[in-house]
Amino acid sequence: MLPHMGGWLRPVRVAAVVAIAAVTAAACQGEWRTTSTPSPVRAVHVALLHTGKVLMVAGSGNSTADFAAGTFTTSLWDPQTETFQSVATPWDAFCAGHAFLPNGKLLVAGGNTAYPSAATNNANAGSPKTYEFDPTTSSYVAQPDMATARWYPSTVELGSGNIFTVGGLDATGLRTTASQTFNATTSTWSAQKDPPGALSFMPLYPSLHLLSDGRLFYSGANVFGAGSATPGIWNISTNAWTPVPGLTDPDLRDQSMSLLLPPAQDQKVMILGGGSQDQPVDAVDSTAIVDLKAASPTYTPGPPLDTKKMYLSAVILPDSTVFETGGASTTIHNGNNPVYSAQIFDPKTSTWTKVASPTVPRVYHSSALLLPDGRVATFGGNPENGFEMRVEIFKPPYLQASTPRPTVISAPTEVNYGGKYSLATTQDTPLRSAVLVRPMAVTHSTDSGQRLVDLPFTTTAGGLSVTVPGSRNLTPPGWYMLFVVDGNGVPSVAKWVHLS
Ligand SMILES: [Cu+2]
Repeated sequence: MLPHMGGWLRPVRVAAVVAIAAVTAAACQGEWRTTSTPSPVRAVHVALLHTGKVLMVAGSGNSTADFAAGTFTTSLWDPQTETFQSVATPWDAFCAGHAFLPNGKLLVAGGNTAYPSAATNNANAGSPKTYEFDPTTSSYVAQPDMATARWYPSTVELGSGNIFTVGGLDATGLRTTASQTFNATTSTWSAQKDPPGALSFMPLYPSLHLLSDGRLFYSGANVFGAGSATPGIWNISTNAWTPVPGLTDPDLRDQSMSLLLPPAQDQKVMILGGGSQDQPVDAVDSTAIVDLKAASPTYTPGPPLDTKKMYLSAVILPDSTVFETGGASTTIHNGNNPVYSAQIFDPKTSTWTKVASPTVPRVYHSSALLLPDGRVATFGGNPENGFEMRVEIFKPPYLQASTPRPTVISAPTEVNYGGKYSLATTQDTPLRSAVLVRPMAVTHSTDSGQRLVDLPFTTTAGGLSVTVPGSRNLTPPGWYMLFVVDGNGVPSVAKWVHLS
């Protein structure tokens, strides 16, 4: 009996060990979960408010029927309860631009006034309307019109707290090159300005990143084709333009994404994937990185994505890595082939690590954003027909660690440039970093506000003493998520702080 038992037990024990190993491997890759309730609106635009809720804006949501009926929608999503609240939407915000103001309100500029017809040069036509979404009253408040109507404009907060906007299709469906700046103090628009000659062909949703010297970097990421516009650094005061050469696949950065790599102090921008929706040309897997602190900044190829992708999403995580997910291998006009893969880029090692794959397709009009608890939520997707309403949430590998999360017990809510502040924290291991992460406001793989800023710190008896950087261009004014990260790379839940 015993020899037989031994012979029988042995394989079982081996199988058990294998099973545990498999679970451990899966645990390191994070996990996905589709929420129980799909979105009630077409989430073309998503923005994380400092109340912790996510604004999901559709307007007419690329539905000509809803446009004809005057049905414009917005919903507020609570990621903790996974419930929705309907928001009255006074205009068609479909494909507007948006950026957070210093007071935490979201400026939404432009939108849609017509779907393609002969009267609008067979393109959508823009709207001059501007609204602020107020997170405390959950309502839109009308602001002065822009001088030019805009559909697919970019908007970016400057170090002053004012919001610069440029690009888009005007009231007749033609590209506008003019820019305007919204004054955050007086709530008025400046006079219009023309761009430098290098931007005379203005891309739609041009990805603009505010540099620490106050200039804007156009990364080459755009929507519906770059035309002759190539990457460069733009001084919007003098209109001086410094071209940035070296971008690979420059004509295939339609539906790509770019971002300021963490930490923002490094002043490096990465561009990921892309294609050409309307040519149509399928996706590329290439990435490129530029060090904008260099004397003559030049893009150099970065490590490629695991597969060819356009319409992808890239999200800065609190542990100073970048999560990339979703997208498609072809344009939606070429078969709409969603890609189910996700990976994490570590800027310190310049390497990608595969993580668990999403299950919901995310193509044109899809987005992803970081939640204050360190998870990432993904939204939307608009193939030729229909719209993806499911919300899927990724729990990164750092939330599968067996050690307890560090905690911010207390931190000031109001902080100032150059100020020194005490944080009370708990942690298993000495803290590795303290960071400010700007809440995302994203559409069409474009978010000019996304950034992570390192806070220099010294350890104290009960936590940390952190210093807020002095530069308004490095850390534009407004609400941020403050995270601390422990020695295992595990972040805390964020504490919201307001920087002015
Ligand atoms: Cu769109």
